[in-house]
Order: sequence, then C-alpha cells, then structure tokens
Amino acid sequence: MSDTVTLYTYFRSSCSARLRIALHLKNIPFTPIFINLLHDEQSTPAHLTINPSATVPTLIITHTSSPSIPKTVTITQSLAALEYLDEAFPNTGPALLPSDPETRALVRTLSQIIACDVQPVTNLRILKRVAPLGADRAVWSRGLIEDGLRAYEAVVQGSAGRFSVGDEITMADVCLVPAAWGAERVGVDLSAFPTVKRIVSNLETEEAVKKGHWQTQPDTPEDLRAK
Ligand SMILES: N[C@@H](CCC(=O)N[C@@H](CS)C(=O)NCC(=O)O)C(=O)O
Repeated sequence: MSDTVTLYTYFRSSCSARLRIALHLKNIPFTPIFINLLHDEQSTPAHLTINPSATVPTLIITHTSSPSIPKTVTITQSLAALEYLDEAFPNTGPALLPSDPETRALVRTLSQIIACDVQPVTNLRILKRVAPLGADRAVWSRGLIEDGLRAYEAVVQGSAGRFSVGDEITMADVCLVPAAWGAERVGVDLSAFPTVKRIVSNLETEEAVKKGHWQTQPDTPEDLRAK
C-alpha cells in the first residue's frame, strides 16, 4: 500500500485508541502526530485548522494509487474514520462492519453506546466543566460509564462469541476495549459486567490491541509505560 496515513493521537485518548487498534488490525502503517491534551494542544489555532472540534483523533489519508491526482481525505470523527477505513481498505484485515444490515445495525448500536452515550459525557472538556460545580471527576465518570456498560452488557449477551458480535473483531470491540481501560482507571469493577469482561480479556490478547494500548505508545510517559 503506497497511501500515506497520518493519525493525530494522544496516548490516553480512548477515541484515538479506536483508530490505532483499527489501523493495526488492518496492517495499515501510519505516522502518529502527538497532541498532548493535558497541555491543551488540541485547542491551538494550528490544530483547530486540522480538527475544528478541538479533539483527537484526526485521520488523514493521502491516496497515491494514482500519483498524478493525490487525493487527501481528512476525518475528524473516530466512527466516521473507522467506517472509512473499512470502505477504503476492504481487502485488508477484518471487516469492522459486517455485511448484512441487521448485524451492521447491532455493531453500530454497541459502538454508539460507547461513542455517543458514554465517551462524550466523560470527556476531558466535560470533566473540566463539572469540577468547579463540585463534582468529583472519578465519581462522575464512574456512574456514567457503569450506565453505558450495563446497556452494553444487556445487548451483547445476545450476540457475543469470542468478541462482541460472534468470533470476529468488529467496530464495537474497537470502541469497547479503550472504554474498558478508561473504566478501570476510574475504579469501575468490570466483574459486574461478565460478558464485557470476558470479551475485553479476549481482545487484550490480540496483537493489534496490544499495539494500540495506551501504555505502549511513543507519547506514553516513561512512568506509565508497560513494564
Ligand atoms: N466524537 C469524537 C470525540 C473526540 C473526543 O472527544 N476526543 C477526546 C479524547 S478521547 C478529546 O480530544 N478531548 C479533548 C478535550 O476534551 O478537550 C470522536 O469520536 O472522534
């Protein structure tokens, strides 16, 4: 593959981890550009010209299969980027979305429980806003994550095999595993969600998940790196 792939990423960002895992699953080499969210680098004028939402990830792909007309695609929403990877690289790695409409809807439902119901309300910018109102960040996040995982557990019980939907990794798993890392960080006990816990354990044995893990990134600080 001669396309050039760039990912704006932060080691702790669950949305970035979705893309890192998907790119590794599809064996698509990429150049990471590190945006430190704790230094507010997502909000600099330079970054806003790339991602007007002031978030990571951003996926930029320059397709060079026809070198005379390079086509650059910039995607600033992780679910849109995951679906694009599936559509633009259909013959590499697992299909993140299955082919039949009913199962696609199921995968999207699970993905959106995480990406639409949980992550936005536990995002850094929201934590910064609720802290002055007296909310404890960990307590705030824990309750909302547990609500989401309860819903995920109820739905996934009807579809799980080794992973969320049968035995193939899908977009749902790519969203779930970084959310589970975030959940553990704020003290959520995954044992309350046994199917989720089992799926996450299976996912963590996958090479692409290990490569996308927050503890193994080049921008992971030394004291937080996997030993
Ligand atoms: N809906 C967006 C959400 C992106 C997002 O919120 N990313 C977080 C990191 S996981 C972020 O950049 N937060 C920065 C902030 O809250 O200031 C997506 O799925 O890409």
